[in-house]
Amino acid sequence: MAIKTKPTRIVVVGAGAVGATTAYTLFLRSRAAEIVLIDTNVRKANGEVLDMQHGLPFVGCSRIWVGTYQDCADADIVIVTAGVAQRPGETRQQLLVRNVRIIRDVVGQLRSCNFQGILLVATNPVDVLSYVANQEANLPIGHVIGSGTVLDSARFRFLLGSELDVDPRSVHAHIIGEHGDTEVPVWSTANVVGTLIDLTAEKRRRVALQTRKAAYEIIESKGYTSYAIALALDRICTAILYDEHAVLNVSTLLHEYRGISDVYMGVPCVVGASGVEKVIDLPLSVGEQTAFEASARELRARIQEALA
Ligand code: 6V0
Repeated sequence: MAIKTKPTRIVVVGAGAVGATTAYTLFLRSRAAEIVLIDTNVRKANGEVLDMQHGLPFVGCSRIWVGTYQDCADADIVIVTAGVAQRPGETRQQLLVRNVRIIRDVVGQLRSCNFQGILLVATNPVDVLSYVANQEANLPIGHVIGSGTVLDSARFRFLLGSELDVDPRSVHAHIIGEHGDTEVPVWSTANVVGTLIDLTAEKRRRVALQTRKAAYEIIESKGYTSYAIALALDRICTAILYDEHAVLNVSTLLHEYRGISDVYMGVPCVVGASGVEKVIDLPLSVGEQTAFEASARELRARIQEALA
């Protein structure tokens, strides 16, 4: 049962593949009493909401509606999925210019209605846009979160689970850094019941590549990704609403983390009612630290581009 006494409310901005599937996942799991969908394409949002409303007799969520930014004023969480999806062959970086504009617009609206909850960004490139959102949102430290490498870590665990023939929930392994091409698989501590995962270099290379290329592969075949990111966003919302203090690889503003500052990246964070409550220092091998620093350099360059 959620700790809050007023009806919990999650607003999802963007009713596209990610936003609608996220709303549906939250709805199916009765994650909040109230779910609101906002999109500039009101017709699309109306269709998605109407379709879900007809399922209300079967789930425990009490209300779902197409809203406006006024509905964000007392929302617990606003999830931003608004943006332009990655096209086949398009890099995440190419989405940057269009999506920075959208994020600034959305965050400006949230400021106008004095939103004080947790802002969860999913739009790509998620680490760069979370940085931009944090600059503009005027919210307390830790309240602006990117979905980071929560999804990448899930893909990693799934692939390792398949390789080892073990339930992925029993695989403890992290992807950190950028949600994207420079992400870092942390092999040095990846384990199943405390036993380090022992795979050949060739198998490691293949699993890391499949993890990194997963989004491209799915987009090539179905045009977008939706289910796993929706579940990842639901997982983050649960940690916030239930003040779980769950350790999740969300993207957060780093300050002297393994020598890195002033960049948003996915690292193991304690997530609770105040968003990111603590960042956990994950031990890294020399090679992993080098790759992590390279990922930070890449992101810092993209942040500079975004702010230019
Ligand atoms: P989509 O299906 O094109 O949906 C985007 C929606 O945003 C559309 O319905 C638009 O009308 C709407 N929109 C655009 N501008 C605004 C605005 N200013 N205000 C409100 N709504 C607006 O894209 P899809 O849902 O597939 O992807 C959305 C974003 O999520 C993209 O940037 C993806 O790259 C990103 N993803 C991020 C992932 C992650 O792990 N963080 C994973 C998958 C996709």
